[in-house]
Amino acid sequence: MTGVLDVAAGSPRIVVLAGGVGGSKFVVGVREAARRRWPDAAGGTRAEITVIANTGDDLWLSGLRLQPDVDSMIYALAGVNDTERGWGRAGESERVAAELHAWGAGWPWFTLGDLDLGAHIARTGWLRDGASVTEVVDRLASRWPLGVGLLPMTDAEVDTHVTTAQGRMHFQEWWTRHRAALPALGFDWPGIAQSEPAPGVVDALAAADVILFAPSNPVVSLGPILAVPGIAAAVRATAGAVVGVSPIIAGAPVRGMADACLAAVGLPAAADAVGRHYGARSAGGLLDAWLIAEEDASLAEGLEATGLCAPVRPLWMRDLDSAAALATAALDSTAALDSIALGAHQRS
Ligand code: FO1
Repeated sequence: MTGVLDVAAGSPRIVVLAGGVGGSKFVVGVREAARRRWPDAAGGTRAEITVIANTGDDLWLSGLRLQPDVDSMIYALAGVNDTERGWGRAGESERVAAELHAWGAGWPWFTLGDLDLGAHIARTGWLRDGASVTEVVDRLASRWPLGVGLLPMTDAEVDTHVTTAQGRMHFQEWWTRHRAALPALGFDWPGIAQSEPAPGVVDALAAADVILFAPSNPVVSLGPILAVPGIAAAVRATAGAVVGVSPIIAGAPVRGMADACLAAVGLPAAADAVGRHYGARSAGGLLDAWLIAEEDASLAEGLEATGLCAPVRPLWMRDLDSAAALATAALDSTAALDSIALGAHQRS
């Protein structure tokens, strides 16, 4: 089945909105799927893949600027990530963290690995020298041949905060100290209303043949990206296809604690609820297609009634092949959309 992606002159332009752990697994799958489908002469891909990363997880700690989702994406694409923990570097040590703890500095519940600290120190130094977040992300990402372009959603600081009955705190304290166990009454991103998309973000979305929503947390990962003024509008306006992948399978988040976040915004942890939350572009929403798991096949009809194409596919990413298969399924659903569009065109 061919679609716009297969006939795109030269190389298809793929843009992925992604958070940290699930997002980086999915993006590694997109890169592999693109390598297999649109190979270049050097073992890479001629597809242009641009990742727009969530920076709502970011925080200042011990005087250092951390960007967890950006770092997870870079480490995973470089193959140097700790696949057990899901964040940080492989082969990590914690000598400096032990010293910080001994000094009573930082957060005892938040581990800064020695290798990871290298990134945080480099980033903080460049920021203090006046570099923008975009420039810093580009410098960090250029250390390895990632095979994708990586952009922060914005250059502004818009750290996620959580309001709980025990008070308001940074997302990272709620997530790592309290394991999202304190019921979240709401989330907010100070300053996001005044923020702007980082340079290149709107252009990438406008030029995309397909925009993919990674199976990331819709509240604290894709939510902040879409809350940066101008980004949701650029997604709605793109001439390409917009395809999302459910982060919920059979009523449970694939990983992380998305259900704790969904409850706070009044959403059940259900694949159709999240698809409806984003909405069908034909009804003023963001998506053309929303991939749901085989375990949720019964939800497809209801989703299609809202104007969404709801392909039922295996959503578990256990290894590179399954991640690439999921990415291929998402890219292939653009062909399904084409045939729908073509059909609509022929009918009109
Ligand atoms: N997650 C934890 O659960 N415990 C930690 O001690 C921790 C430290 C940490 C340090 C750097 C970094 O980039 C991420 C870190 N994370 C840690 C993960 C972080 O909370 C991420 O934001 C979540 O995984 C959500 O994406």
